[in-house]
Amino acid sequence: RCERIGPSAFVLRGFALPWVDELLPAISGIEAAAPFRNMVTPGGFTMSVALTNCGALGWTTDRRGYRYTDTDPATRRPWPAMPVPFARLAHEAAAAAGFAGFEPDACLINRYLPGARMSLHQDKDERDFSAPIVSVSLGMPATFLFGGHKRADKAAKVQLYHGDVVVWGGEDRLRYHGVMPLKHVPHPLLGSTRINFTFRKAG
Ligand code: MD3
Ligand code: FE
Repeated sequence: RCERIGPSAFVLRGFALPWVDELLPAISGIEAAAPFRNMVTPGGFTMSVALTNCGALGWTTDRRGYRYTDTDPATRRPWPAMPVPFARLAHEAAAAAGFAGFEPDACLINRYLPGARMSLHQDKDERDFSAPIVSVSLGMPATFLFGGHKRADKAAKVQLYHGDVVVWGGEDRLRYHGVMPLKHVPHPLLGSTRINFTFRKAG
């Protein structure tokens, strides 16, 4: 099932469900090597979402700005490698939405606890905006905000559930987006947590 939410943005409901048994132990392995942490934005705010990364490049923020790095600033070691099922899932989801040949070099993993949110922003730290972004939601549901090309544009709300995959490309790639404060609706597998991973071509 493929729902179109923009000219080049697609929700693939439940697309990741057959992969969950492989994804969860892989996330545990990544977390053991590169723990989730709440990073500080250039404006001095600590993010309510905790994050880690896998793949050749990882997204980070601190008082100096946003950027991709090849090492984890917390451990000064390379980010954990992208697990094979992660890369396969991203490739297959992109292809299902019409973006053949997607080979991400970065996977940002966000962890939301109840009340965590992500304010409206654009993803523009990547070098090449022609590649899509693929996002996978696991655990508690979230209300995703899908805005326009200006921060003030009215945002549509899209509910994202465990196993949903979203693919954003083309003219939707630079749209403002965010996540409403997470409601506490414990999930049978992940408890009081939502995990979102976004695959990107960053370098
Ligand atoms: C639409 N994460 O990490 S994923 C992010 O649920 C981020 O954790 C949210 O926004 C989350 O940057 C939303 C969906 C997403 C990711 C990138 C996009 C939507 C996007 C880029 C352009 C347009
Ligand atoms: Fe984003």
